[in-house]
Amino acid sequence: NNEEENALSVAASVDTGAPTIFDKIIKKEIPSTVVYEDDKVLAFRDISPQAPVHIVLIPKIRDGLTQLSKADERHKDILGHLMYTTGVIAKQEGIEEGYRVVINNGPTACQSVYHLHLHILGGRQLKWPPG
Ligand code: IU
Repeated sequence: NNEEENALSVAASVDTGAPTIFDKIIKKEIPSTVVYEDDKVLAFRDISPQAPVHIVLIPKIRDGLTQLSKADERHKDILGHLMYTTGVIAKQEGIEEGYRVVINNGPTACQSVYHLHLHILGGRQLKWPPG
């Protein structure tokens, strides 16, 4: 039933601090379609896109930032850099007129990869509220 399925998906997506698949994407051990890269961040197309444009933007060094709620003082610069870079990417993708930036934090928000990441979604009319 739904309750069991929810419990299962929650159990499968807790923050253990273990390395994630994003480390392999950063090291290019797993291929991804990179759309933006600098010394601090990497952005690539989501393998399961929820909109015509769906990009995942991550810090190259996780430094304890498994999820947004783990942020502390030392992360302020990278958080600003990530937020700023969403605009650069939106412009590059031609969606600057309208797009959404999402961070799923924790099991209740359906976070599935515990390496902080920002979703950039656009290219269609988005609905509100989100599911
Ligand atoms: P979430 O916020 O943790 O649920 O988002 C993780 C996203 O990473 C999700 O949209 C996946 O489709 C996406 N993703 C990916 O692009 N490549 C991968 O190898 C894996 C997940 I695993």
